[in-house]
Amino acid sequence: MNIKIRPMMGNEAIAQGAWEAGVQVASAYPGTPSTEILENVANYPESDIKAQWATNEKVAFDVASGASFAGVRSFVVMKHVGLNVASDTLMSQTYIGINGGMVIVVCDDPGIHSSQNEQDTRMYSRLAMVPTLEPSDAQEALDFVKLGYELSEEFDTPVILRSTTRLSHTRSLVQPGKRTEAKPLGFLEDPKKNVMIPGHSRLRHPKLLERETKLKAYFDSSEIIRWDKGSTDYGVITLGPPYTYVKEVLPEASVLKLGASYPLPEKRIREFCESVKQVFVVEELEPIVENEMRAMGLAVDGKKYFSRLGEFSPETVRSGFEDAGILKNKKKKVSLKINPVVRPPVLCAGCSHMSSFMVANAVDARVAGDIGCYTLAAVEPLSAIDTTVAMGSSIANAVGMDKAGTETKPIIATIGDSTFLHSGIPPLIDAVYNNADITVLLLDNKITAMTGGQHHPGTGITLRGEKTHKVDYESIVRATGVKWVKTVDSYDLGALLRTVREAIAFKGVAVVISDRPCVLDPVRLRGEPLEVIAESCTGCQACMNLGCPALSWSAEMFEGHHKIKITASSCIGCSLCAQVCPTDCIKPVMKMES
Ligand SMILES: Cc1ncc(C[n+]2csc(CCOP(=O)(O)OP(=O)(O)O)c2C)c(N)n1
Repeated sequence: MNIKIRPMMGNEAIAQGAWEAGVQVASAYPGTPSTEILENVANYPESDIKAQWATNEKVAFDVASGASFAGVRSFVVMKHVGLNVASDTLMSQTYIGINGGMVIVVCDDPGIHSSQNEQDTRMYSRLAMVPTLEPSDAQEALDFVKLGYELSEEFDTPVILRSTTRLSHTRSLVQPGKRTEAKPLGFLEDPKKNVMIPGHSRLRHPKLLERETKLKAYFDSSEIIRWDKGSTDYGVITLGPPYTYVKEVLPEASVLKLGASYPLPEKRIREFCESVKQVFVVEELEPIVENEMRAMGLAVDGKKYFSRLGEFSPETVRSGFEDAGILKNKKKKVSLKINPVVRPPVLCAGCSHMSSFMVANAVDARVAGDIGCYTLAAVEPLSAIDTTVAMGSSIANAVGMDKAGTETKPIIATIGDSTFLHSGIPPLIDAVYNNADITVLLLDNKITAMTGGQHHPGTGITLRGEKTHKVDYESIVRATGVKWVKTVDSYDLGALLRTVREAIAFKGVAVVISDRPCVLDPVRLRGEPLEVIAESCTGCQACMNLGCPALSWSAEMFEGHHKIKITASSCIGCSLCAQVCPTDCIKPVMKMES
């Protein structure tokens, strides 16, 4: 039976590739733009693939390593910053190599659509000496996952498949195929290969260098290094989605498309350079290919015309070639004369995080923030977060602020439930161990909201929707040595404020668990919407400090101030606005008697 060609999102195609390759164990921690890969893997039967969310990326990688030790093909997925977390494992796994094949999918985010930076994973490829495949469209994404397993097993190496937001989140036509069952090999008993102690690692390091030489020779004759012959006046070396922009902008150019970015196929690159008068490298983010070509002694232009910052597009590539004098007739930019309304991201109507940050403001705290939906409390109107670094940083940041001894305000760390389980527990242990005097606000909305609502060990439900053990935060917190911990309903503003005041007064580490499901949680309770009784509203704006998108200004004025109105279709009846209203003018919508 022929399986029909159909449009697939890059992430869907990557998942299909893993299934077709006979992967038996897949693990990931969510992170945009990679999240849908494991979600799609979970659509294949469990008898084919065991797929599971991990508590963080290092755990995900270690699970995949374990499966590879045990002799099956394993698959691990993360966003680019996730590889920072998993890099310790990567740096040893590259020495060990594999038993069952292993592919690590890492999704970069040029342009910082939804991340804290735009680091280039190709730097890690070099550091870890791990071959890295670079698909340009969804079909290649599928094919390269399968190729990744062949390379992994042929060259005894983990293989990175690098995607970017553009590839992960756009659709193109894909021909799906059938699954090939990879026969489980069983555990390979070889301590010299599997146990990384100095005496063994010293023997493995030369193997990496040999592997690099062999991989270079492989890529020098591989079909994934593709030469589209064209004009001999200039040639372009490119990879990933920018390949498609180059083909659109310069259809007549000679192009060397690198389907792999490490190790570089030096022989092919030299041949290509000899065939054209001038060579450009079009690569997003860092000048990695460009610099390595310079080190080969080749004349090349790249970042002089194509930025190190942000995501490329056909327009940016066109403009680079215009600056380089390759495209002579500057194409007039089409202006649609549309000025879209600026819509900054906001917390949802009724978001259970709002009250925690209202309270942080009320107690005038120094707030070490973390990463999640709640990071939006850093912007107006809440403006309640002073620092945000990386996942799990908040608690230790607060410890450092306390130890610095310069702070006169109470110090609060705010951390989401998924982030706490990801990397918040070691810093909490550290805080107790080092006798810090801080308050931790654990924002338990019972979901990984920021990345689209994935389950985690605190929800008690697995990736495949099965019930499992549900983490008890109070017990974990107490087990770290914290003596003061209380759980409060996030929608009870008064109780939350009183509890946080008590926590601040406690000398030592105090933890307040702010507890309420995310409003996007499918099992949420949607309360009756509220309305403003216009006659009583004085336009004092107290409710507007919540930043709730269900609240807006009405045309009606009181002493020069706009009164407030509530959009009933957005309001979920959390009542936080009613709780802060000094004139008690926010009430449940009056139902008409029928
Ligand atoms: C190392 C790393 N992995 C993944 C991400 C993507 N990411 C950002 S916040 C977040 C978790 C947010 O969940 P939670 O802490 O529960 O807060 P919520 O969004 O639910 O408020 C994730 C997975 C990231 N930024 N960094």
